Amino acid sequence: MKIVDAKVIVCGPGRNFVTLKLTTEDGVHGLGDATLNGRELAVASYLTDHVAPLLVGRDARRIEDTWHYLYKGAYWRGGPVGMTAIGAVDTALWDILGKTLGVPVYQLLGGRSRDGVTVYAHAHGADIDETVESVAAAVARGYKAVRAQSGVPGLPDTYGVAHGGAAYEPAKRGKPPETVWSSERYLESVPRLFEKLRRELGPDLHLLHDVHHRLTPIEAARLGKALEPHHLFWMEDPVPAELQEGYRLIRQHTTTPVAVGEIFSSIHDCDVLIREQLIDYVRASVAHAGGITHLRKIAHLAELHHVRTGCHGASDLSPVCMAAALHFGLSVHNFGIQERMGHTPETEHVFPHAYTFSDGLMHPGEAPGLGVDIDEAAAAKHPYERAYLPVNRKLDGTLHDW
Ligand code: GCO
Ligand code: MG
Repeated sequence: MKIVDAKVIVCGPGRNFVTLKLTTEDGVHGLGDATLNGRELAVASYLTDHVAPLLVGRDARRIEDTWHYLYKGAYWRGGPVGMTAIGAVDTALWDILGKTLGVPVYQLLGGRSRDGVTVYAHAHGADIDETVESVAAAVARGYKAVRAQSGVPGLPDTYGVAHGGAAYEPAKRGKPPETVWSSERYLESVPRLFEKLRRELGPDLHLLHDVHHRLTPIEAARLGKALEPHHLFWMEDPVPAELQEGYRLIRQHTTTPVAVGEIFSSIHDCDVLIREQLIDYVRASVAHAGGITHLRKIAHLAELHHVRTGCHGASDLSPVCMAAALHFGLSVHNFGIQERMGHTPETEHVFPHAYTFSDGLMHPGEAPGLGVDIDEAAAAKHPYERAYLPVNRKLDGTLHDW
């Protein structure tokens, strides 16, 4: 079953996406999400200029071999651009295999381990009261797990918080927006938010929070301790993960569970964190950590060390990635939770899909393969427009993690 075509589709239905479409000699096609927010065209070029010529003529059933051919064959291993490209190829090959055999991908991954995939929604507000309302609204929509982000008093813009009730979208057209940060003000307000959320919404709801890489290890340890009485499901990305030892310090001080890994590209990025049990959830995704094949290896390593999955599922991962994440999450034994930030109606229209949401759980559906497609005519109506993630500066103007 030879691959005869490898096409890269770049579109912007509400936000930018890069999609790889592989077609075999018998006319079956498979899709992979190759979107790297803010650096999309680098992956599109990597695929078109360097990977597509290698794929045409290869047997589409050799998923594992193709992964190593692209990873080891490049000589330059790892990194977000290369690993996102490999992930897209891998995802498209699993899609093709499922369609060829007439089964949903999760059946190829060992079958279902649960009834559905627990997802968490995003909730945010300009202040604590608005955020509590937004979390309650997510609960009313059926969610059993909600991530809460609130505006920080005295700061004009905060990560994860949109103005005027709009959905939050991190990338903006034009030059990167500049936001302002104060760890002191943030650390003062977050415990008050979760104190109120627990008080008003009760003990059962899973509450999550994303620190977005902004604290030092000792500040993160302080936050984790302050949040302990409110029993968070997780505290995400408390510090940047390049220095993994930083997580050891956090662990020594707090029992608040820790999640990290949305920017990880491979198993080597989380090896120490998992083996030393410095984290509780690994957030690597199908799109950015080498596809279904590689993410399964990360999950299997994590299973040995009591670490569960919690895949990144922001709006900049396309419905193709969401579908793949759901097949993965339904089947993998040590699943923890899946993020669901949601997509714009334009995106939903461009990517018709079989996955569904009901009562806090998502299901990938029973369509063969991934159960997601791209309407190329609809995609063509939404051209790519360059957009950037923000940058973040401290009150004195120093560039900080955003
Ligand atoms: C999350 C993330 C996102 C990222 C975005 C970057 O937890 O969902 O932190 O909001 O910032 O995906 O591209
Ligand atoms: Mg995050």
